[in-house]
Amino acid sequence: MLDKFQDPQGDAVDVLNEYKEEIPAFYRNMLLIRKFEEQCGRLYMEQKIKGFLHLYIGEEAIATGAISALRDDDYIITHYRDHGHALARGLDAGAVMAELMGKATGCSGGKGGSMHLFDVSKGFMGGHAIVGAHLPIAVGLAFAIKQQKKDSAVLCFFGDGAVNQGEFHEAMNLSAVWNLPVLFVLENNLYGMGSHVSRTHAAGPDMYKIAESYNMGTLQVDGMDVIDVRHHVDKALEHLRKGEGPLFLEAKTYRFRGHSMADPSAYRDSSEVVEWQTKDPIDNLAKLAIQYNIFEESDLEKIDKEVQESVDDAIAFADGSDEPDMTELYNNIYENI
Ligand SMILES: Cc1ncc(C[n+]2csc(CCOP(=O)(O)OP(=O)(O)O)c2C)c(N)n1
Ligand SMILES: [Mg+2]
Repeated sequence: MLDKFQDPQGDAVDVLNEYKEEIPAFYRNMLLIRKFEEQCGRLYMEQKIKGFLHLYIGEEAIATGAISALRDDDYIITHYRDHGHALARGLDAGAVMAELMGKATGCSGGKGGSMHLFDVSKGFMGGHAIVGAHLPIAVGLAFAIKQQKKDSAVLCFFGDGAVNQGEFHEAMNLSAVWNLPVLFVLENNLYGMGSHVSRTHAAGPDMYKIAESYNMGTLQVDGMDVIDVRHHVDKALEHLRKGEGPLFLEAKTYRFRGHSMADPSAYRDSSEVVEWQTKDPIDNLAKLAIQYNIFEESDLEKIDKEVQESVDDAIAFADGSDEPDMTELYNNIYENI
């Protein structure tokens, strides 16, 4: 297991040992995302959550590994599959659930919903529904950091679909030209809605290579392995904080569920899903932790119970909250247009 962790110079690194202390937190956070979203799926079927709902199930290791590496003064900006990133950043699960249910106590006041989670106090700059549109905003945030002569960083998450958008190329180019502290994190889950990347992306399966044409350093990680993600994001952040310019990280992953709740997933073979489920980031971390005596079975049961309780509390909080007042319709909008 440890042999696969090689640093770029080829020296074997005992990465597991390096992150040993953090494994319980990684496990807890991934399980929180998983259980939270399983309940979201149920609440959507009960029509307590309305609108669009895109689940992150299967991809939890990326948000957990990457965001755990950040400091409080760093920024995160992400796409519409954003529940995992928000929970990993420590947004309150009750406030996130309330947002999904359109309640006034939601993190965006109940007016954003699933795709527009936001919390400026945590440097969590959304939740964006338009594919690729948040990449230039990531560049703007990084530009502000540089102008203020700070050593903060921006983590910008997006899917393989965004790579084919014009904004992607604008953002890559300007961030490289201006040497900005942004880590572009491609969550390559092989599909954009029902289209496999082989049908939409001309440059081949290793999508990170596209960044080389912008003279940008690249990393490729196993997006199903939280330790691999964290290890490489740590290295990337060191580079960014020294002012050495943007980097591009491709995390290979897979969404276990459909694109959204409305997707019967008819475009992919169930054997492919089953194959990827053997790489489940949560199950595999549990096995690793047991194997290396970091956990006993009873620890897993305890964490499971605690996480379930916090999800239940989040649902109860959201359920018991009021909808926004009608006057809210007139707040946070441009007037006189
Ligand atoms: C500009 C734009 N075009 C189309 C859509 C419709 N749309 C929503 S999600 C999506 C697929 C994006 O796939 P990807 O970037 O790979 O992210 P994933 O859903 O796989 O996480 C599309 C085409 C959109 N939201 N914005
Ligand atoms: Mg995708």
